Amino acid sequence: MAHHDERTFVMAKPDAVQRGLIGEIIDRLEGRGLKLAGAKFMQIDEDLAHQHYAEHEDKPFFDELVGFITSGPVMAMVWEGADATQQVRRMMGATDPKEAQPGTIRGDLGLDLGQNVIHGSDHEDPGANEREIELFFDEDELVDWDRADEPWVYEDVSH
Ligand code: IDP
Ligand code: MG
Repeated sequence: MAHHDERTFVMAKPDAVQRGLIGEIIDRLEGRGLKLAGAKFMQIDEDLAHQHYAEHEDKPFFDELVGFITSGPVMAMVWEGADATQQVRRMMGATDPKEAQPGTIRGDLGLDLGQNVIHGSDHEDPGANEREIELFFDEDELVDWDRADEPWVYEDVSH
């Protein structure tokens, strides 16, 4: 099962929480066949926001970004599956919801670059998924389990 166990960090951002979209986001990822490995409903503080978005520290929108991500609770999650990092990014759509394709989470549920519903680790940044998971979760907060339908999702998992 080694090639089905890639983990990625996903977050329903404060706008998604306020708009009642946590369930819809989970529904899409769960329906795809990805497996939930951890979840934490939490408030991000200034320090964690700075660490999480360190790569954007010098961007003009950094203060706005930190202000937004700390403005209300988020649902932080770890999802697991084959090629999970890139597949979640494809499901999220482009960073600007106005550019995101219909059918993607941002393309269906958002209209504003600064309030784009979901975060997912960047698959083009090697190690970003592991780094972000570690920032938000202790190892003992992640659950190792088999989904009953895995043989019906992956053809090489035996029934
Ligand atoms: P990503 O979330 O698709 O990985 P990043 O480029 O990593 O996009 O940017 C992080 C977040 O910062 C975006 O999700 C978006 O909410 C916000 N952001 C990116 N560019 C801008 C901008 O030009 N103005 C305001 N906010 C931005
Ligand atoms: Mg990013």
